[in-house]
Amino acid sequence: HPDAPAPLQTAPAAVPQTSRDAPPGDASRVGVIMGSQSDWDTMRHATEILEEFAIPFEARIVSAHRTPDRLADYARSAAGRGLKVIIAGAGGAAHLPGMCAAWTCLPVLGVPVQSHALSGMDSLLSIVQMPGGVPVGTLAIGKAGAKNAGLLAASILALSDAELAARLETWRAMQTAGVADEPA
Ligand code: RP5
Repeated sequence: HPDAPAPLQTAPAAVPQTSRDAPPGDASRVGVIMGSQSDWDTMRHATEILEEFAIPFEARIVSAHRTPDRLADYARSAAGRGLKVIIAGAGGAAHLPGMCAAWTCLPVLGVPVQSHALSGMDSLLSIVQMPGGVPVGTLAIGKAGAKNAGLLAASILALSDAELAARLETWRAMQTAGVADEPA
């Protein structure tokens, strides 16, 4: 794949590959982008939710700093390619969601990845403090944020997809039913 990341010395987890993409003819509705391979262990929680709801998605490594042209190309072409929502996760000086939102009017959901140096506070503040006029919907730091980004993307798509809305209602009802009255 032309956008495939350079091989890493130590691969931290599975690489988001084209095999994870929506099948041919089933255009991706959500783009999940991340600044680095090292973000995948967090961002896979967003894609797992999308898979659970059978929402076609694509996952890509797109860095605001290391691959700025790839980011511009990705974000500027996103709406035209049929994407409806972009989930962008990054850590540290996490400019990916904000710069992505600068290039597209699609809803951009930002996931602050937990950094080693500052436990994700740097990521959170980098993503959440957007100037008025260029919104990024910022989620929680780490796994919970990635999971909720997947759910929020599902909610957005469900506004114009009654079947998906029904699946979302069922998912939430099952979650509620799964909460015990008393601790074990
Ligand atoms: C950011 O820098 C990435 O989003 C990642 O969270 C962080 C560290 O990247 P690596 O040095 O692990 O590639 O751009």
